[in-house]
Amino acid sequence: MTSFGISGFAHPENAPSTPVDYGSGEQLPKQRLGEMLRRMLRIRRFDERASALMMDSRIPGGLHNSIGQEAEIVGACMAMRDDDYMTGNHRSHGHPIGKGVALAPLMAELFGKVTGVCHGKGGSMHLADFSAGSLGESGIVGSLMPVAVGAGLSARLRRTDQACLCFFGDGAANCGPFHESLNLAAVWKLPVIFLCENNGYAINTAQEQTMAVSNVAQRASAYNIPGLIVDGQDAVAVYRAVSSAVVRARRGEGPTLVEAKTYRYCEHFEAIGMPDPPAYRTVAEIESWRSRDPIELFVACLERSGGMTSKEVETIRQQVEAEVESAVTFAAQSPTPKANALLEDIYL
Ligand SMILES: Cc1ncc(C[n+]2csc(CCOP(=O)(O)OP(=O)(O)O)c2C)c(N)n1
Ligand SMILES: [Mg+2]
Repeated sequence: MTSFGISGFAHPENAPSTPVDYGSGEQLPKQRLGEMLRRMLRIRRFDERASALMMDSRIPGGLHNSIGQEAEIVGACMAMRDDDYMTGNHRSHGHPIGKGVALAPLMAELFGKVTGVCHGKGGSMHLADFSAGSLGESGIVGSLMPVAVGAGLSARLRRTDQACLCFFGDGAANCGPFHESLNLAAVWKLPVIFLCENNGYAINTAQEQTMAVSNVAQRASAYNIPGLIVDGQDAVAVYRAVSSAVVRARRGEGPTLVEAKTYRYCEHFEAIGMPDPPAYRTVAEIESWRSRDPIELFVACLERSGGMTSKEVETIRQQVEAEVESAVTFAAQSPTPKANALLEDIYL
């Protein structure tokens, strides 16, 4: 089953003439809408600062940022409970922020500091914070999809109604673990929501060059599970789609594949001295997606529909700015791990 048209916003070529009402007409209370905005802004500002700090050699290594993809992350995470699980991938900061992980220990992890969520041993790409249900991020494409299935199985065996949100990219949808994970989760009807962040590219290879189907969600029919396509730039649309999948998961009816069409503004990966990639995207394409910036669309709808005033929005922006700066200060002032801590926190 593939269903279309959940989205409030359409894609640029068929943008709706009437704005989406995020105000009183929606079921979402103002506090939830404010929290959605706060988390999207956190992702944007955290990643902007992390990129700048890395280019300034204050954060070691390189990183993958989620700028442009904030709505699909936050819309999906906000549909989950705090005690639900989540797995991610190499584009690794946005998912934990969306799930509610605190910014200071997250930034400290990027700095490699002992106060980081993984005591400075994970770095940008291998973040986890079990206290917030964030089971991990990983540089190995597709590798955490079976872990999400395991989390779903664990919830089943412990007889809880927890579910697991599994983020992965369009590139991962061509890897073996995608098929194995969807198959097993479908056969055992496990409470997993597979959330494909389809930004159209795997590094600099376009989806059309590697996939015979136009939509990843079409593959759901091979596992006899629902496949939903949603506008990934519309946080509320994603929230609704994932909420429906969560209801199904908690009822014991099994997994759902949700495909969020989205876009990353920046290059796949950022590091000092990275050569420019071949021109695989046009300026016009990037600009057309930027013109539908997920945060600005959300704010415009909130203000237009009376869901929030521009002053309230500005207050949240300022609070997030201060929160990120405080996280940077915390990270910079934290100690580095001692050499003799190298073998702690590992299984031998
Ligand atoms: C198993 C494996 N194969 C290849 C790579 C190299 N690689 C890193 S990211 C990436 C592209 C992933 O694309 P996608 O899943 O669409 O995620 P996106 O980067 O677009 O968010 C590839 C091929 C890897 N890290 N792991
Ligand atoms: Mg991709």
